[in-house]
This record gives sequence, structure tokens and C-alpha cells, in this order.
Amino acid sequence: MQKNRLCRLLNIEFPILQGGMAWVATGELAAAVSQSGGLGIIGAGHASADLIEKEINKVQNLTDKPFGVNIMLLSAYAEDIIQLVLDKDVPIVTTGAGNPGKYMEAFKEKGVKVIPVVASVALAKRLEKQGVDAIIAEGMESGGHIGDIATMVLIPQVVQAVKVPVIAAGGIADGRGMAAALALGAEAVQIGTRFICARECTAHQNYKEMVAKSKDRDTVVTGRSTGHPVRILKNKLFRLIEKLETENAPKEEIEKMGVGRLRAAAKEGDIVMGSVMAGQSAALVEKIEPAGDIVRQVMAQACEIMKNLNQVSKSCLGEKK
Ligand code: TUI
Repeated sequence: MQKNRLCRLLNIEFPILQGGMAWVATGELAAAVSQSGGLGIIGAGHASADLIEKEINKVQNLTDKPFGVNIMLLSAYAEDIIQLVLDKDVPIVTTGAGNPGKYMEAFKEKGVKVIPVVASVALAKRLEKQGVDAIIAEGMESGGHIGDIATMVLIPQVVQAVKVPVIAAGGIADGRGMAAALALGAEAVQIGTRFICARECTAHQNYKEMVAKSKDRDTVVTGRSTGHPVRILKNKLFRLIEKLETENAPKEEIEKMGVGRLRAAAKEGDIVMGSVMAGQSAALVEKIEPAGDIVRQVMAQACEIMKNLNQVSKSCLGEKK
């Protein structure tokens, strides 16, 4: 069967990218996803280049398949990570929380494929002009740092506005979400939250269990007042930040409250005062299972749905079966 445009661009088998989640998407998870035919992505987050170099080495030792690194542009180490990615011949970069425009030339010179995450149509258009290879359009259902438009309406608008392939992210955890995203015009999906519960994911067991047990109304958004909204699972940290926000505490005080909290949750298992970032799709995640099983299940379910929809459309048009 012919691969779609995005699979050809990235040289992967299935159009499924694993979200580059800071402190959660380490080399072990990225390697497992890439080895299964999707695209594994290491999340650099706020980590130093030394730490991320170790994660890149892990992936390069575990698989020959393509993989990526997500560069969080708000990080103080962003430029060090960019240099690292260039030095280590990482084939694909995704970026988050900013505009990667000024680094495009350096990436292009080395043949690195650049795929920014955007949360708006305007930025998607601007980045297409700057030569990005594809765009991840991320709806506000996502975990972590988010924009304010929902996936259902963001994807068709971005698809209409650009010619490069669009990857849908935000709220997608299974084949139903994938089929919906493809119906909206996306050529691939990025899945984050469900991969937190991959067996190979090195996030603390407490974090994984909190995601697996969560229900529809368990995620909340903090930091709207600081201009950096972040979706997390509700806990004591949320209640303290919420109190500061309602008291109109200074922005610096609210931001200080969040420093180091994601690492505490993901690495030390502090799910009480840690920042347990997760998307709304956490409610759809039920168990901890191998990353390869997740990739195969999502693909199989999406294909089954699309086959059934094809039947429905034929019967709507009055065609004989
Ligand atoms: O980046 C993410 N998700 C993240 S980053 C992160 S680490 C963090 N820790 C503490 C505070 C804040 C972040 C956790 N989750 N997703 C990709 C994403 N990018 N979502 C939204 C955006 C985005 C938002 C605004 C991209 C560009 C942008 O505007 C840039 C511009 O210049 O217009």
C-alpha cells in the first residue's frame, strides 16, 4: 500500500507521532514508538543539553528508525539543545511554545526536518512561509502548555490555510480520534497522554496510575492569568495556584509555584504537589501497555472505522453493497 505524504516525508510506517513530553518522553519511550513504526520523540522541555544527549544516545542504541527531539522554545537551554540536535544528526525536530523561525536556516543546512507545534492559523501560515516541512496543529484539549482553540475547529482551519502536511494533536488517544482527525483533513496524528501509560515510558508509576484512573472532568488549566496556560490533572498544587490566581497574586509568585513541579511529578512521583500534565484524553486511557500495542491498536481501530464509514457513505448514496 502507498504511504501517505507525511509517512514518506519522515520515512515512517504509520502516521502516528508520539508527543515530545518534557520529563516523560525519554529515550526508552521514543525508541519503542519508532521501533513500532510510528515516530518517537524525545521531550527536551527545560532539561540541559547534557541530559538530552544521553536520551538521544539511548534511542540511537535501541533503534535504527527515524526519531525526533521536541525543543521547548521557552527553555533557557533551547539554543544548546538546537546545537546538540545538529551535532548528533537527529533527523526530525518538533518545536513547542514559540516560533522557531530564526533557527530555520541552521536546521535546513543540516537537512533536519522541522515540524513546529502551533495553536493558531496565523502562526501556521507564517511558519509555512519560513520553510517548515509540516505543521502540528494542537488543540486546547492537550496537556501541558496550550493555546485556546479546540482541535475540532483548529484542524480544518489550519488545513485550509497551508499546503504542507498537517498533524492533528490534542484530545486524540485512540483510533476514533485518529479517524476524526483524518476526516478533518489532517494527514497524521500526534498522541501524547496515552503514551504516558506506555510500559516503556519512564514516568513514575504514580503519574501513570493517576492518568489511567482519571475521568472526564479531572484536568484543569492553570496559569491563564500569567499568559502561560498549562493543563494538568487536578491536585493540591492546582488548588494552591487557583487560590493565588483568584487573589490576583503577582505573576512572578504564581509562576514560581510551578517551577520544577513537572519533574517532581514525572521523576519522583509527587502527584500531590507535582504538576501532573495530561490532556483531556486522559479519561480515555485505561491501562498501561506496550507502546507498540498502542500504535497498532490506534491504527487498526482507525482503519476499521474508516472502512465502516465508507460503507455508510455508499449506503447514503444508494449504492448496492
Ligand atoms: O509546548 C507544548 N506543551 C508543553 S511545553 C511544556 S514545559 C512548560 N513548563 C512550564 C510552563 C510552560 C511550559 C509543557 N507542555 N505544546 C506545544 C504548543 N506550543 N502548544 C502551544 C504552543 C504555542 C503557543 C504559542 C506555540 C507558539 C505560540 O506562539 C508563538 C508566537 O511567537 O506567536
